[in-house]
Amino acid sequence: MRLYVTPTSPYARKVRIALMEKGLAFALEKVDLRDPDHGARQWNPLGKIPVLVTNAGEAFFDSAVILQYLETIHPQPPLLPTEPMARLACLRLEALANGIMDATVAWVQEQRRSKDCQDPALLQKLRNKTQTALAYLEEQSRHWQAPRPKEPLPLGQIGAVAAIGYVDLRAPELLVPYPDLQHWFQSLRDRPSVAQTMPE
Ligand SMILES: N[C@@H](CCC(=O)N[C@@H](CS)C(=O)NCC(=O)O)C(=O)O
Repeated sequence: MRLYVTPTSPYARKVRIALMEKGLAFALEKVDLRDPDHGARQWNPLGKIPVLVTNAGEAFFDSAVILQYLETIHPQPPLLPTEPMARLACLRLEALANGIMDATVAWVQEQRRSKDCQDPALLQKLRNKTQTALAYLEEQSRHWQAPRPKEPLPLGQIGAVAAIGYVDLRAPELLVPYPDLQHWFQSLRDRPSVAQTMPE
């Protein structure tokens, strides 16, 4: 399998952590999104990463679909519970993590525009979204138990690590009001799938 990524993409990191938690071998293809001919374009007409290309030459995107593909084709160890409501709760957490990524990526992009082109109301709205979502995660994280060494991290928490890692990279001050969430995040720092996918 090949996975097209950029070194800082939180969506790509989510998939990389999931692949490692499942113990699956894959090759990393790093792309430069500024290059109009970057390698992922031939597989994803939207030109976005991550894209997973299977050994049979089939491409899957976006990150949520890739995770469903992995869970379907490589069910062991499971990253999602089988009990329907627990499964939905896990997918809801993944959706929330994706929303944090969307808001923070958009905030970074808006910040990179020259000052006179920035939209302050949009910047504030995006920051508010990230903050309210982090407050929700802070509450949830109080109920998360650390997985035993041989147990995989559940998919929702994989999403949360990738999202918080991206906030920590781009706007670490937003994490300060959430000590329980930070404590949970720090407790996973040395886990191989987390340590080896730190944004470069
Ligand atoms: N919903 C998508 C989002 C993927 C995404 O936005 N990736 C960014 C990099 S972090 C990208 O490829 N941007 C390039 C573009 O939009 O053309 C997913 O979960 O995979």
